[in-house]
Formats: sequence, C-alpha cells, structure tokens
Amino acid sequence: MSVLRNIYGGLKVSQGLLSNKHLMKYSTAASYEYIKTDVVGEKKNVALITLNRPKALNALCDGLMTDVANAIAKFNQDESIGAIILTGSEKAFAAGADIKEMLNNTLASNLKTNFLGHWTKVAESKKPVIAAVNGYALGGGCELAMMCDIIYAGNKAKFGQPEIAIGTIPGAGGTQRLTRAVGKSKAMEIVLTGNHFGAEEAEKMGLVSKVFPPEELLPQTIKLAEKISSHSQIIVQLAKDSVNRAYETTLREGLNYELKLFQTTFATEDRKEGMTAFTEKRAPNFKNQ
Ligand code: DAK
Repeated sequence: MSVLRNIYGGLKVSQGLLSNKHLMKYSTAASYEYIKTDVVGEKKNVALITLNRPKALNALCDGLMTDVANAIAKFNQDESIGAIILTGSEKAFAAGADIKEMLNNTLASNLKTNFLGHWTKVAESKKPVIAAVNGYALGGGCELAMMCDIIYAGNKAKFGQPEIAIGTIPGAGGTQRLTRAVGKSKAMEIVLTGNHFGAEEAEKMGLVSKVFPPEELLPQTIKLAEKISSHSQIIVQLAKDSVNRAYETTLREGLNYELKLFQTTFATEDRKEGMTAFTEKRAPNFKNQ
C-alpha cells in the first residue's frame, strides 16, 4: 500500500486505508460490496468513494454501479458533505463496463432491463463530483470519469474508448461528452481507433484539469474538494447547474440562464453573508440558506 504524501503537515495517509483524525471512516452502517466510502478532509466535509473490485481492474459490473449510485445519493442527502471524490486504485480507475457480464445480453434483454440505465445517477449528482484517476480509465471507466464535474489524473493514467475493438461503440458518453470536451477530430480518433492515451495528452486536450505524480493525486484532489466545500453548498449547486447548462443549450440561452441564476443568488442569505464578509474583511460563515 503506497504511502501518500500528506498535505496536512506530517500525518501519513495510506491510499484506501484512510484512518486518522482528518480522515474518518464513513458510517459503519453503510455497507457496500464493490466500493469503500470514507469522509475525509480537515473539516470532514468531503466524501470519498473508492471503487474496489481489484481482481477485475474495477470493471463496472451492475452491482458496482448500484453501489456508486447509492453512495452518491446518500452523500447528496448529507448536509455536512460539500463535494464527492470518486477514485479507484493505482492500477485502475476502471477498465470499463464488465464485458463478461454483458457477453450474453441481447437487444431485447437490454431494452427489458434498461441495462446500465442507473449510470446516469453520477451525472445527476447535485453536489460536485471529482474523479481522481490513476491507472486505466477505459470505455465505461473513461465515461464514468467524464460524468464527474472535474477530472484530476495521476501521470500514469491511461484513458481510452476501446469499445470499437470489441465490436460495439461507447454507450455512456464516449461519443457525446468526449466530443464536447476535446472536439470532433480528437474524439473521432479516440473512438474509431480505440487507442489509449496518457494523462498529459488528456490534459492537453482539456479532458483533464490537472496531472500529478500518482501518490499526490488523492491529497491534491482532497485539497480541491475541501476548497469547493468551503463555499456555500447552495451557491455551488447553482454554479454547477449553470456550467452544465453550457453543454445543453445555445450561447444566448445559456447566458440568459446564467443571468437568472446570478439574480437568484440574491434571494439567498449566503450571498448577503459573502458580500458582507468581504466588506468587513473577514471570512464568510455560510449557512447553506
Ligand atoms: N470487463 C470484465 N473484466 C475485465 C475488464 C472488463 N472491462 N477489464 C479487465 N478485466 C479483467 C480481466 O478479464 C482479468 O480477469 P481474469 O482473467 O484475471 O479473471 C483481470 O481483469 C485483469 O485484466 P488483464 O489480465 O487483461 O490485465 P492487463 O494488465 O493485461 O490488461 C487492460 C489491462 C485494462 C488493458 C485489459 O484488461 C483490457 O483491455 N480490458 C478491457 C478494456 C475494455 O475493452 N473496456 C471497455 C469495455 S466496454 C453504458 C455504460 C457503459 C458502457 C456501455 C453502456 N450505458 C449506461 C448504456 C461501457 C462499455 C464498456 O466499457
């Protein structure tokens, strides 16, 4: 188990075994088969979901995605949580949907069961979700990362949409979110070849915000999540909603939507508190009201 460099001054943190006064195990009542959940950060306001199916490189079987959807729903209801991190292991964020599980599916069975329909829960999270990607993020793994709001990556991460090589196409955003993120030519190259690409290339394309040495990835992601969590949760929610609108609409309509949400912030106590704190030269005390 690699020891991560600690961002909080001297305490040691082991990936997947987060247990000191800054990193507290989440409710023991929450039991999941394929993921681990923790609450981390100085103020214990960051949720950490770790995909934990190591023998299959975190292949995203139905049960794993059900666990992820349930954990995200649970953390969304928890007022103490300001942001959620989704991560995997040093070898794999996730090597895609579980090929063995879907091997014998048919069109009829897919339609009848709405196969993998619950994946949308990640993208629907009200609270920001940050992907911390080390290792493989392939197929559905890359799509899962793209459902998150921000992607940070370790410098050995490998992204790709290799579905074409197994006789299918991306089904959870690999032709849509990817194209919006990196443009048509790059997306076509990635989807039509199935080639893997590294973290630095992903950053250059705009798919990934920042790249770190693998052992620094999680501490840096926690730091980012803590910063987001320090703001008013309701204002963060509006800001996230407004950025997401840019993917769905024209510029004119998007600007209109943004303006309305900006004006709406003036109906909140937190907007008043934020501006008052600025004029009084003190830190704001947001109440999520
Ligand atoms: N599914 C099932 N098992 C997998 C897997 C996968 N995607 N990836 C790896 N594994 C398993 C391997 O079978 C192996 O298991 P055993 O043989 O030991 O039982 C174990 O993990 C270790 O893998 P390898 O032996 O292959 O390890 P290597 O280091 O040699 O290679 C690799 C690592 C990541 C390059 C390789 O495993 C690989 O190419 N994996 C498959 C990558 C892939 O093709 N991914 C795309 C799958 S299709 C949708 C949502 C999502 C999707 C579609 C629709 N909706 C919401 C509608 C997504 C589809 C996909 O992702």
